[in-house]
Amino acid sequence: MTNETACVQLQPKEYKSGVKPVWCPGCGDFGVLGSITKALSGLQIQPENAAVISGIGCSSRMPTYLSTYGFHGVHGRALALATGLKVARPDLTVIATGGDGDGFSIGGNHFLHTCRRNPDMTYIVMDNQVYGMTKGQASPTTGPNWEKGKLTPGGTGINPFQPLVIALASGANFIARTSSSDSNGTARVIMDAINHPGFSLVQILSPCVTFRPEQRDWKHMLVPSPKEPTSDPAQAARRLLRDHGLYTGILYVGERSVYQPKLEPGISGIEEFEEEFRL
Ligand SMILES: Cc1ncc(C[n+]2csc(CCOP(=O)(O)OP(=O)(O)O)c2C)c(N)n1
Ligand code: SF4
Repeated sequence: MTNETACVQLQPKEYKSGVKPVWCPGCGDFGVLGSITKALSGLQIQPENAAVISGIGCSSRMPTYLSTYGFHGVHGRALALATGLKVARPDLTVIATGGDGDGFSIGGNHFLHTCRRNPDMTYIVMDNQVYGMTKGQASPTTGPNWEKGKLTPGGTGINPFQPLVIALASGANFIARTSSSDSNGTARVIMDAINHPGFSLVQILSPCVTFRPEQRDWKHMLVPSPKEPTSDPAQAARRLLRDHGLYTGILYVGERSVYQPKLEPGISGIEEFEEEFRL
């Protein structure tokens, strides 16, 4: 690399693939795309050194819109794919992205065990408390009284899943909540999440303007956490259980050691790997 190329700073727009997003006008996921590109630019991670992995959903389209490596996988399996990639290629910056349905319903079990395993990656969940892509069913984070769900006209009647408390109890090493309307603040949190060793969860409240138009009001309801981030899990749990899901910022910064098993020296190429599984 010449001195000239070494000094070139990649701008946020250079992390975009050029594919035009098909999200509805006003969808919060546009803001998240902007924040991810700002974070990658802020850290000057070369696109070829990053991989963004997702499942299925409107939010899971994210890898398509980025110039990094990407994999738009199957529903609920982003974290399994991302963990495998990180173990095989620890040099890469691995980011998983998706929605509350993808991550906490069909992918719920992977979520628990990825927190427990603690691989060095960042998980960005665009939480809109609904299944957007399949046209408006209740998700695990939907409140009990939301009556417009296509399959739950009287409301679900059950309390929502609390992803941040569950992540904490399961072993996640960095926990934050942000709003898609705060583009620069979210970018800063994503940079810290990437830099922090271990499994980092960033819940981004990202309105589904089509099926939950009332979520446009989130930008007036969310407030920065009045407390500094804690590394005490018991204190973090108390705070997360009492904040009604409305405090933003970095809420927990843990100190666990990272999961990075040694690669099996006996398997060097795909042929040998296939041979192991031949029937
Ligand atoms: C195995 C399987 N089951 C169900 C579906 C249908 N499906 C596609 S996306 C989705 C939910 C997406 O919701 P969420 O992850 O919250 O993302 P959003 O669209 O709201 O961004 C479902 C149930 C599927 N594609 N595959
Ligand atoms: S349906 Fe909702 S989540 Fe999906 S693109 Fe439209 S506004 Fe966004």
